Amino acid sequence: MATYTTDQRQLFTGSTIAVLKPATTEQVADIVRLAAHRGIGIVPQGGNTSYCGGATPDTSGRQIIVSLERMDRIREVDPVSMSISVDAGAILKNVQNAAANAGLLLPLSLGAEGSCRIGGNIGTNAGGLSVVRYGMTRDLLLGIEAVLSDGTVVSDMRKLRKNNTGYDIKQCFAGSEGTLGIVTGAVLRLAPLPTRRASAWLKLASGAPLAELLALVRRESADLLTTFEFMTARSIALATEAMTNPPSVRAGSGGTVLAEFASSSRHVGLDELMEAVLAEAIEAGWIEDAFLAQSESQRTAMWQLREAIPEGEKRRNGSVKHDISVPLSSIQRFLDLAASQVRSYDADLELSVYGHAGDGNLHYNVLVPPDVDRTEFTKRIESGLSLQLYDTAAALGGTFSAEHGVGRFKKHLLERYGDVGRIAAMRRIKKAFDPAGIMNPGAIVRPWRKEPAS
Ligand code: FAD
Ligand code: 2HG
Ligand code: ZN
Repeated sequence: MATYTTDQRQLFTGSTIAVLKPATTEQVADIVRLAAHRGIGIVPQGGNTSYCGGATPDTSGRQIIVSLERMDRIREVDPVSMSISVDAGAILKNVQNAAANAGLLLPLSLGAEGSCRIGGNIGTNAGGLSVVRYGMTRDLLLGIEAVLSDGTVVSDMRKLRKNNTGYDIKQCFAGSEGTLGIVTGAVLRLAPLPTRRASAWLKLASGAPLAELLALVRRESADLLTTFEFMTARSIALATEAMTNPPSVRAGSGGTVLAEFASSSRHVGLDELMEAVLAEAIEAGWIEDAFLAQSESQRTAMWQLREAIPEGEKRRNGSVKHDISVPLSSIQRFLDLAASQVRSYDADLELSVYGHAGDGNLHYNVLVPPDVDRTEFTKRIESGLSLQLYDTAAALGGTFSAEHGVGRFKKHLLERYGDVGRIAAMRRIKKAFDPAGIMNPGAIVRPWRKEPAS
């Protein structure tokens, strides 16, 4: 059971009575009823690729894991309504492929797409590489099927774009990390499948203003920008080490942006558009140079490099992750302040900084030196430097978790940075959905803690 009881980064191992693998929604409901009757905690699990320990049971030995991996059917693709209905255990890549076979795009794309599952994507409200155009998982959610903590089935697998008939229950599950119920099915919004793409590697000039560059690229791309990913030279080097056939690209002195325009129309000249935008950015002195992918294989190589960064960090000895986001207007300020905080904390630390700059989301990761104990190092950084970095993000109106969730690892951060009223509201939602506290106990909020007086 080790693969189910340990999180993907191997930071924490829990224990479980059993791993249950239901094949139908009715079986999920039966399991939940039985667990409720016995007072046993339930940890829903999809691909177990998440970052905050939300899919890992605690060490009490009083929890079961419900893996959705056998519930992996594509139920229906509706090309006219532009929607896809799936079981919650469907692997993201398979859902993307089913949509593509119908000439449509499921606009959710992340490095773990070959193993993460739709229920997990909803559970974490996953972001990824095309949020700048299409939004987070919650923005794709049209309908849901879920089992509540007493076995009641919410059956709302509708394809409607508009449905103002009271509380939006499906949205409660987005980002709920298994604490409110088990998602068993979902209807997701699709988009026209891009048939043309222009992908460019922008070598940034030192001190290039990221937000202004993004604004230029966005404005001049006629809203066709799908990706705006930032990478520093160190992150690129790590990714390169993890690839068998890395592309021979270099970072600019201010880092790199991988930008992509995509369109389903045959009438838009994307390359010309990209070239014109890049010329403007060069003219403004924001980029030193740019490289436009000339073939699908060049494009794929640039994407593979971006997606290989987490693996590159892992190979080296891992990293202490900071999935921060700040308002776009403060992204440069965060980078400057954080760099000086790191320097004064310990000038020898090495960073891997990259991320979804188009969304104001940076993975500001501190590399674990190759020869030190990863757990000890992580503890030291997380109790010192991490809090300084999060304080900086918070002071700029940002957050300590942009897309990876709270899970078990970041609960103390929610308590430190979360608005008192917001946490109180979360506890009330938790109590209403799960009065006996059996749904993923120990994740996100400590529900029974007394609310502080306001
Ligand atoms: P799991 O890890 O199994 O579960 C995640 C949470 O959801 C848990 O709390 C679990 O209890 C809950 N859950 C799972 N299934 C259900 C269900 N059916 N009903 C209710 N709750 C459920 N994330 C991003 O946002 N953006 C990225 O760019 C990104 N890139 C990644 C790259 C790599 C290489 C890796 C390893 C991970 C990356 N991730 C990224 C993180 C991860 O892939 C996402 O969080 C993903 O959405 C998790 O899906 P999963 O199926 O693995 O969920
Ligand atoms: C990504 O953007 C993921 O590649 C992983 O969200 C981030 O490992 C990380 O820090
Ligand atoms: Zn990410």
